[in-house]
Amino acid sequence: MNGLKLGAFALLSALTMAGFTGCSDDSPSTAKTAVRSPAPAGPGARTGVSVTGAEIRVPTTPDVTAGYLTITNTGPADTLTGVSTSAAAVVEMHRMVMNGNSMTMKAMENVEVPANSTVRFAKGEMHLMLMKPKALKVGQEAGLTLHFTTAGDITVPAKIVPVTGAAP
Ligand SMILES: [Cu+2]
Repeated sequence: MNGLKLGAFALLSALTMAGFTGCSDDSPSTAKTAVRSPAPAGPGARTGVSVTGAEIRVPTTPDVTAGYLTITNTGPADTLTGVSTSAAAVVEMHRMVMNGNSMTMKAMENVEVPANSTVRFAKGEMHLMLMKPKALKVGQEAGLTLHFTTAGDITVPAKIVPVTGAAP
């Protein structure tokens, strides 16, 4: 348990130092276009929930890696009750919380997705923690399945992306 936590903190520190910004900022415009266009087929279409920009950082330890995505909801309020993948043993939903002068991570059981809202799992905010990830390689894809109370299960392909954005 301690090992996992340390691994997670080390990873987040590395991500913070690398100064990630751009990766998930490219997707919102695409996401907006996608949900504006006539009712996309597939899960979630009925309720207006869509998931875009899913990424998983290539694991640098066998213990944990981070995942990011954007949920766009053009319909009524929904609740994300969990995420699963075949690419890791467990997926946790975390939130960064300031605790005095230090950032800590808090696991969430549920994430509310208000009506007509965008909910982002992005660096430095809410994020997914994939525990015991498989040996994923940059350029591969892994499916992430999001479980919603109303929209049901929505599965999206997540790109495996470099931790630093560029080879050292
Ligand atoms: Cu975390």
